[in-house]
Amino acid sequence: MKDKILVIGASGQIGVELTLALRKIYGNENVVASDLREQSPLLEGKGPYVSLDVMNKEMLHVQVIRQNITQIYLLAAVLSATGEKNPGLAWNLNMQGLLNVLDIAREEQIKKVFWPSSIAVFGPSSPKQNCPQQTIIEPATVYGISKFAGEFWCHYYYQRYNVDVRSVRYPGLISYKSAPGGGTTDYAVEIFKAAVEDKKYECFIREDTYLPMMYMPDAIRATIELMESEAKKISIRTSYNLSAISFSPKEIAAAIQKHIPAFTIQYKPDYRQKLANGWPQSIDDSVARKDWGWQHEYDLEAIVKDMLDNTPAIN
Ligand code: VAH
Repeated sequence: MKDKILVIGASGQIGVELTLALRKIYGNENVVASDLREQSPLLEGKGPYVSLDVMNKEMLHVQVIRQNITQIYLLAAVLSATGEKNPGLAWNLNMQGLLNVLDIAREEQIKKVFWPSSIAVFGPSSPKQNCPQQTIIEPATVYGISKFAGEFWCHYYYQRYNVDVRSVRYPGLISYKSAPGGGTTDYAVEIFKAAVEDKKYECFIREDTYLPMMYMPDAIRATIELMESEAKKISIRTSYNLSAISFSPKEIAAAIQKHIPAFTIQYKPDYRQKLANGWPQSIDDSVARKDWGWQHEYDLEAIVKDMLDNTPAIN
């Protein structure tokens, strides 16, 4: 049976680029983009799009059957910063959305499911450097709590119902094609538009705050490489640590200044500093590298060059 993929949250920061990448592999008509929001202009006219609320399980089930879906990528979520402003919404969407998808995947024997976790599952008691796959995990944000709980629901549905659900703990993601939404690591995206348009940026976390980060092309490739790996290679059915680089606002600002010497940065930490303080500064993703050959490609210089090359200056 031909693969037919449903991407839930296709208009979001990851969803847009994942939909474009999947369409290159499976063909435009075989990747159905869906979101509660308007379709991203980058997806318009390039393949099927349905307006879908992942919280409406009946409607979701109808679409899965009607569209003959064989794989589901669930990206819809409330991220860390927004989650702290609206804990109930974050828990409900991040948890019930996942449970709706896992239940339908079980009932309809969906071939594969992808669901993103995050390095935000780690808390202040987790190791700060090279945080391992298995360690003390005490999430301190609603986002992290929902993602850690979700990891065990994925493990349960795999063990109990043989649902082939796969997951990675994304670090902060940097991209230019679609705006991020409500993350603590979003400073590393906002900074580029500010540098190009205003030659200055006011950063909401301290200059020395190291966080694990990754360029979106690496994140998309990791996702697809995991999903296309043979099932027998997958030893982690909660969620894989995934890593590329770590840097601080001071370091990314200096890398930008090599291209835009006049760029200046001010620091005005807000509530998001506390969230960032609770996360590891670097991640050990050796299990992903061993199991399915993960290898990142973009370092900080390459990210900064590509982001600036694709951040249009205002006329
Ligand atoms: C956030 N971008 O900032 C997300 C990420 C590591 C955090 O998952 O909430």
